[in-house]
Amino acid sequence: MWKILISLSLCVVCLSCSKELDEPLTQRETSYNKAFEDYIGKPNSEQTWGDWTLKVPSSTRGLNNDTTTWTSFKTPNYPSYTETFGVIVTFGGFYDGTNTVSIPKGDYWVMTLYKNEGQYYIEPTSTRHWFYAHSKMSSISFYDQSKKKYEPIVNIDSLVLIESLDEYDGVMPQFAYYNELYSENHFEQRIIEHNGIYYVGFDFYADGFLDNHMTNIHERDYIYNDWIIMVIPADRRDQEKVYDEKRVICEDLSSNLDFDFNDLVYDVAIVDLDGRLKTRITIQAVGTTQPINLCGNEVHHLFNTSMVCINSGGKKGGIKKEPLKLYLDEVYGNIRDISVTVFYDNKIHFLGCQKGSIPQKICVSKDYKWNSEGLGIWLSYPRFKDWVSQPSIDGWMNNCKTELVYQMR
Ligand SMILES: [Ca+2]
Ligand SMILES: [Ca+2]
Repeated sequence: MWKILISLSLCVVCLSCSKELDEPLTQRETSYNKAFEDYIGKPNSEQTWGDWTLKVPSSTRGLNNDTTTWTSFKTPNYPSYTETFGVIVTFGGFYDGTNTVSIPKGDYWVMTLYKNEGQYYIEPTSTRHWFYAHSKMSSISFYDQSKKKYEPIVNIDSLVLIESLDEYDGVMPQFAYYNELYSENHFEQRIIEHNGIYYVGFDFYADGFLDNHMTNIHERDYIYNDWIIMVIPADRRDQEKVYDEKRVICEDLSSNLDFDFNDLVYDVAIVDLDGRLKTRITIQAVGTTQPINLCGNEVHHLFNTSMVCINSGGKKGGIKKEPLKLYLDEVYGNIRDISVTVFYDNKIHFLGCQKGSIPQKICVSKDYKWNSEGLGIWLSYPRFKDWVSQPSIDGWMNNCKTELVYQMR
């Protein structure tokens, strides 16, 4: 499958692609509308020409507790027992140096490796009050650069995915723990890298004084083993994850007025590609020999062909091509806004899908089979006409005369 990455700047978005209401119809548009009504009928005023919305996941950045999405990552490369034992021993030593290791930006699995049984005490009391350091360390957080704040990592005692962990920015460390004695985040930490895995050990902080210096507490010990976490690089699988996908079929306003709705057929998907949400457009067919533009790009040119029909059959010297993929940085929850234009009579026409108006674009399901060249859509889908006048009719696409639709193979 061919892939093309095009930037948003190339994408002419049809924010006002509806025809200006007060703009008179051209002769071409008038003829098109009349023929549509003659062959198919008058649309219902509530007809929206399909459900143009795509489900967009809220975010794939930062803490990801949705384990169903973890399948787009390979399982973690856990360190061996011997390795972790060595790390715990190393953290068990006194250390008052400064960190020289920082964790590169990327996706990481994070989980607790070890919590020390070391104790601290508070006095004076009739009996000294002892507590485990980690009992006063209620959570580990990471600094979420997009939110500009620390986000607690729930479930860190098992396994958690953090996507797009940012580097230490010189001000805010990547990780913190919450110190219950002082009710604030603390950062006393030491980072060790071993065999590509990062270990962050925290030293519970206590300053020797509490309650206006009336109560003493055992001071910190500069041993960074009160809570040790593992930060393991999370490698993505090569495949991209598709969240939702629909198909759009277009009629190009050319003068043959065949209403085969195959003049441009493209699929629009919300995908996760390399950790970023994108809109993926897959061009399936170009059933016209006239120029037609998708997001401002002439589609025959994208396929590197002359003005021939592509993947639509017919007797006009059409050709077969592998579908063509484009990726847009913009994430489209409403795919009406993706523009398709044609140029006739010295004028750019945006192919429209306005509610209640005669359409040149229709949104269908991903498994819709488009027509062979020159065959009206009502021939292959006998319930299409009913749907045009009665939008509540469901399933018109399921009633298909398969001998009339284009067969890719
Ligand atoms: Ca046509
Ligand atoms: Ca066609």
